Amino acid sequence: NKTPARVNTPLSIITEAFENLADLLKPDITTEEEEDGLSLDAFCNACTHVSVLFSCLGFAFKFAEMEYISKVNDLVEASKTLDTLQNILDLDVEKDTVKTPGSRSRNLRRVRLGLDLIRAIFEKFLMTDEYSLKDAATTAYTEVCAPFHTWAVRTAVYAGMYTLPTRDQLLIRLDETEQSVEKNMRRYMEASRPIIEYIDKLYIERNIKLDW
Ligand code: 1PZ
Repeated sequence: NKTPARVNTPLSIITEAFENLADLLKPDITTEEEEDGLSLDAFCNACTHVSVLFSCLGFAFKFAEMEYISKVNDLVEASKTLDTLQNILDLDVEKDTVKTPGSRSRNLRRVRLGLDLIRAIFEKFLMTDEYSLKDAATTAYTEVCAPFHTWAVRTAVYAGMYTLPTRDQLLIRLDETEQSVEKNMRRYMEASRPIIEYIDKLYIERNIKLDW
């Protein structure tokens, strides 16, 4: 596929934000200093950009959008007093509130699942150009998020999947073609992977299992 990635499309904006974030995780070879963790500000900034995707999905995903945005906003609020993602974990570990509903460590875990869900949807979407958005999103959701959602939420999400735009409608709304979309989706898949792994490591290093 020699088609260049399109620029200034919703996907390219998200992709660039995550590439810039992933760059922060690359070791800085110019200094010998111990790295002091991923900037919460920078992380929130990239996560905020995901919102443009929701406008392509239609009314049924308004709830998912509100859920996602409220969690990101809580992290934005935290970023006013905390510098890094690990600060969030350390505070909740100290107060024993890592998994408490509404806690920042819990909201970070939810946002991380959202980022991984998008990655998985893109992965399925690109497997064949016959894949509908509904089927790609359903398979990805089953893999990434469903195990951690309640029965009521899962049922609502699966029902909502029938209202998703068609593959062609999605491409039009994203201002991409079947050829150009591949570049931007693959770039997001690559950039998000180290970020997702980094977040998982924050919990694992503190002996917190990721089964929730
Ligand atoms: C182009 C891609 C189309 C994809 C469509 C896939 C939509 C999946 C929708 C997921 C809905 C989640 C609804 C609510 C979940 C809540 O139960 C939890 C509660 O957390 P708690 O408050 O108990 O700690 N909330 C979440 O998991 C946070 C929301 C995540 C939403 C992720 C959306 C990802 C973005 C999809 C593409 C735009």
